[in-house]
Amino acid sequence: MNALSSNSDPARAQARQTLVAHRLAQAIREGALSVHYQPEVNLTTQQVLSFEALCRWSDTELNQVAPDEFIAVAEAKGQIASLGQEILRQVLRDLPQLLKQWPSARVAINVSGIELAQEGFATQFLNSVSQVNPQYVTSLELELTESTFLFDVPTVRHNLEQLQQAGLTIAIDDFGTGHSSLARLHALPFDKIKLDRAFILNLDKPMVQAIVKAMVQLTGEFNRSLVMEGLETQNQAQSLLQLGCHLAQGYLISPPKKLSELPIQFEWAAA
Ligand code: G
Ligand code: MN
Repeated sequence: MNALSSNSDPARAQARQTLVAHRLAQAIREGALSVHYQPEVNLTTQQVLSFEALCRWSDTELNQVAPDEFIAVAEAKGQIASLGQEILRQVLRDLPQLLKQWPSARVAINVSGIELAQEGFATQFLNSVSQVNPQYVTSLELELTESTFLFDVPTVRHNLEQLQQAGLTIAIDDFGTGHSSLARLHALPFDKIKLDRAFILNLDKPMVQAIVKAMVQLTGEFNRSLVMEGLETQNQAQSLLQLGCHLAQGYLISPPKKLSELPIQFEWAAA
């Protein structure tokens, strides 16, 4: 799943983890992490719905460290909460500029199950937002990765309910590849499902088309939205629209970009 688990020598893997954790702590303290933004759009109306905030880290010693690796280290070494706070800080700093250009867009922040399982997470998150501007709650969204773990922890549900009630939207990320949470979808509050990239790679298969169609219907029936992740080609966009899925994110629209490098408008060939 990440660079560590593919390392066959346990001693070396552990040394690497210790080094990454050490450098990461420093990077968080010094504000050396950066946030990139990737839009999520309505392919039909061309409206930008949200920007996913994605953490990037380039270290002087370790060079570019993949998010998969440093997030896993942060989770293992108890650093995920401070990493999350740092991302939120940067997002709150960037929000005024984003909202000026896209007033109705939200910024989506990825949260770890570890953070969500922490009692008081929602309160602390909301406090941080209020300290900057209480109105920003309705411009934020949380993404959580599907896992059975999350669905069975009452604290997770309480935190999500509190955040949703305050005005945030809740998205379930990478849906469809984790544990079979379809049966437990009713147990969590959520507003949006993001279908894992794995689906788009097989969009030519009738079975996959049927699944996407079923997900469009399911989410529609409950007034939730459905977003396809990993949209890369014009052909995929056409297929998606035929299946009734109008919301998407992916390189076809834009890769994640620094705030200063976001264009005035996102251009992709008209659907
Ligand atoms: O797990 P999550 O969906 O939050 O992961 C987002 C990651 O997927 C980011 O690191 C981003 O760079 C990557 N990504 C975003 N869009 C695409 C895409 O169209 N194709 C591929 N291969 N990767 C993408
Ligand atoms: Mn995500």
